Amino acid sequence: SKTQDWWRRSTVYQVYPKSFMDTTGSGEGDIRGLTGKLDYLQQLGIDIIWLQPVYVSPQNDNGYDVADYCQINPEFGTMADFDELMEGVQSRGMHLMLDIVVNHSSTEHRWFQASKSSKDNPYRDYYIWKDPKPDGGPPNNWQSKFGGSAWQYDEATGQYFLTLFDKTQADLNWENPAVREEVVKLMKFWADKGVSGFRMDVINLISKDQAFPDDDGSILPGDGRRYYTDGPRVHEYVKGLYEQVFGPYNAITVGEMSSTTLEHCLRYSNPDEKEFSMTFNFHHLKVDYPNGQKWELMPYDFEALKSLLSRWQQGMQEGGGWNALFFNNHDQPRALSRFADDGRYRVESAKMLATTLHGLQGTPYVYQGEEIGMPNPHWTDMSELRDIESRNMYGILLERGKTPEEAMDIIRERSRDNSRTPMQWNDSPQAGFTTGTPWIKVDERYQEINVQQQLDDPDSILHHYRKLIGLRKSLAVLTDGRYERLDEGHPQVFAYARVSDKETLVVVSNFSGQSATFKLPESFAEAALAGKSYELLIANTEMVPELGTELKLSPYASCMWVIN
Ligand code: TEU
Repeated sequence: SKTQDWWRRSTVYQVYPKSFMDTTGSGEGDIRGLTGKLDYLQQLGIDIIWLQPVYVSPQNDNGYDVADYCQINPEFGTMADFDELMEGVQSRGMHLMLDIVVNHSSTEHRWFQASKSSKDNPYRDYYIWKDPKPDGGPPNNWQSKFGGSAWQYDEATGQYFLTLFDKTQADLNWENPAVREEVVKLMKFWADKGVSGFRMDVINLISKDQAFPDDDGSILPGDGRRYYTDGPRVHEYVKGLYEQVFGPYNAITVGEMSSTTLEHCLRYSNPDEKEFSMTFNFHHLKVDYPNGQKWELMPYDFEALKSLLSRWQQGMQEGGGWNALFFNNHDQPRALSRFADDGRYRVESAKMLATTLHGLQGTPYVYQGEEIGMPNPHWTDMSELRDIESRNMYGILLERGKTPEEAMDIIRERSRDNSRTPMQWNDSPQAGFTTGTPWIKVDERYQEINVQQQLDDPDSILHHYRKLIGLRKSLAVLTDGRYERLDEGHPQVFAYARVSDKETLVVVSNFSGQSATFKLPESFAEAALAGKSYELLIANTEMVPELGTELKLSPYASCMWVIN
């Protein structure tokens, strides 16, 4: 049954290696930096480490542009360093999950270099090449997710090739069985080295509508997503990977699903389907996008956040799927700044978001820095930004008529660089991340926000995460309790229960900077509390209300009780 899979009670820690720990003074993190921090992660209670790409890459998209899938990028170290990391992980009884980026490769990959060399090269069909339209323009009007056309023209062979992301990230042609075989081979290479799992980058984009039709613009001009998202053969392709790799190696897998649906995620993550162990979906991280537009600003919609989380909790539970739970990653601004308060109530807010997320059903992911309450940095100038998407979008925003200040305000809130500044280890220069000049600036608040200071403070955000991670291992209701939303449209409070036949969990969180009162629904309170005793499991304030029917909550207060 569900609870038998150990990874359903585990917590995954996401490492962005470029910003985690530098041991050479290069100003960029490296593999040995992670190896040196395994004890820190083990003490946190982490079971699985998701290591983001360290393969050979020109780093145009910080490693998501892979030029050799089976070689370590010298900037991060050597294969011997990787083997040492693998040994360190295994000797601590932990697991390593690697990032597999196979919707596209770098245009510097030897496959692409051969493919572009001539139309009849055996590698030509490893990628998606199309003739220009009669007027010489691109094959269709699809736009890249990083701005601009999704097609790049190649003079030498007079054709365009598809790039859904950066123009140096060429989409692989999964219709070609040779490509599918290459992917199986490269995953086996890492599985044979002891890697326990894989995070599959934008994996639901690999099957394109082979007509490559123009987008009719009914959603957004040139959107194109509907012609390659959860495409016609995507489940067939994923089942093939399960059959040849995930199953035989008993791998733990998570599919990153860009713009997907609940129905597809049930097919991707129900164990009977033999596809993935779990899926990331992003609907709850678009509640501050005005009509789905990332590059416009609006306050986030609290009710939308709660109803989307609830819909996915109930839907995945009813359909036998499994959620990867997250509020943060390397592509998102820090949730602390986005959904709560990174100023006066920073500590309460960070703990509130952690308790709210870790009480849900699924496998929680902790993104580096989240566990110490790192906020969005203060950006003063575009020259501080590194992310290809942000740099492209700054120019596009100006073209759309925004002033430099307006464009900077949008970039400040939306840039992926918000989560990519160096991990803050201690209050020494550069937060102990590097002895050199960091590739991207360290946030100036590192003296008050760092690992060392929080290891020494039992009441820190760090110890709050450690407790939550420990609770998940010991409390079965966190894994298999049925989700039930308890607040109906409360303007400040998100409250839910997790119900199993043995015990009931209650989580109540005030998402506002004002005090709030909240009443448990009468029917629920009677049924759950009658004749039962309850115990507070974790809270972020001294003043913890009694679990009666009227709760008084201080700003950003968040409590988790168990009733049994
Ligand atoms: O992300 C894909 C993705 O959905 C986001 O990048 C999103 O499309 C983007 O932020 C625009 O809003 C994965 C990786 O996580 C990301 O770092 C890579 O840049 C991308 O794929 C291409 O490999």
